[in-house]
Amino acid sequence: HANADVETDIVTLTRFILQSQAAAANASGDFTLLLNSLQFAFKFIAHNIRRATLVNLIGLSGTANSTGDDQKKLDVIGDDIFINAMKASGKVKVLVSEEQDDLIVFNGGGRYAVVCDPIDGSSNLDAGVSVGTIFGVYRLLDDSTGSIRDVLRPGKELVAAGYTMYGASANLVLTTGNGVNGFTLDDSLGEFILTHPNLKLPQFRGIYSVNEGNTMYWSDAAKAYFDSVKNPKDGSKPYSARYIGSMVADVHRTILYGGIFAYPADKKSKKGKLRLLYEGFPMALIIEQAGGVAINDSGDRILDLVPQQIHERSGIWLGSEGEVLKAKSFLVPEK
Ligand code: P6P
Repeated sequence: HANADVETDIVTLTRFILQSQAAAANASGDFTLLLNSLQFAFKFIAHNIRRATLVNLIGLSGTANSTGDDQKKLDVIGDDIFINAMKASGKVKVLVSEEQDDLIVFNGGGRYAVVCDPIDGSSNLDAGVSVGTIFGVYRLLDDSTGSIRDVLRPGKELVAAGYTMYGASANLVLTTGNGVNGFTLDDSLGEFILTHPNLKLPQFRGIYSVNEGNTMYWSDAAKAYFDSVKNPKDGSKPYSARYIGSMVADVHRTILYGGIFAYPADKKSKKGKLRLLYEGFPMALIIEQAGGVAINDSGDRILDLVPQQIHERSGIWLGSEGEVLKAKSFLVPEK
């Protein structure tokens, strides 16, 4: 009949969460409400990023808005939106943001700690490059009243993690510990729709993603690995190079196409450049849940690391299992 092509049974993020939580034994509903507050933050940030390109909110444009105060940079707007949404949820006790030197402890009885980078890669915005919000969720420790102890924990204790990439459309990629699912924001509906169920990385893919401008700072092991994929000695095809310089965009491509993404620790950035708590951990959990691997330069599993301070950095190598294990054989030669 006429409307045969109209999908009338779409799975929104809200429905998806309700279904997954209904299956959870002792769900109180708090987690569902927290995830709904997170999705509101992503919708509102997406709205402002669309406006930013038009209204030039990106840099301190020098133009004053109606109240006369300077236009805020977008990463400050993103941070404000995120903090307000987590506070309003009433479910978050502790919040760590890339934009805040210290952790934030809210009054009230929330049982979750959230770590986030509200607009990762914001320096790329002026060039129209996709940026994103990266987030992770810990449940407070049982005896906790809300302190830094709730977030200086290994990434494997996260109960949820993901990112929202603000590209041609807003793409949310989420794990709550049972696989990875992708949702696309339908602006007219104002709903995230399930578009990429059960994402899985291919075991192998000849794509490497790294900032080659740092080559002279790399360890000999890192140099040897990248040389092996660029100038293969075994007659195999050289890998393709793909580097966007926005972690969310590089990781999103790695999940969809496979390959390896790396920001090695090097002589210039001894502990690497990327942050462990709200870049490394969420991306490592997503990658592992999608069948991939995420390690540091010593070959340790990223999710087993314990941060000593909330803005700690780490070298990161993540992506297709076969590709990361190949890189690991260079980083940690079999003893
Ligand atoms: P580089 C963006 O500034 C960022 O934090 C990540 O999103 C990205 O992966 C990395 O830094 C890019 O760093 O040194 O290659 O410009």
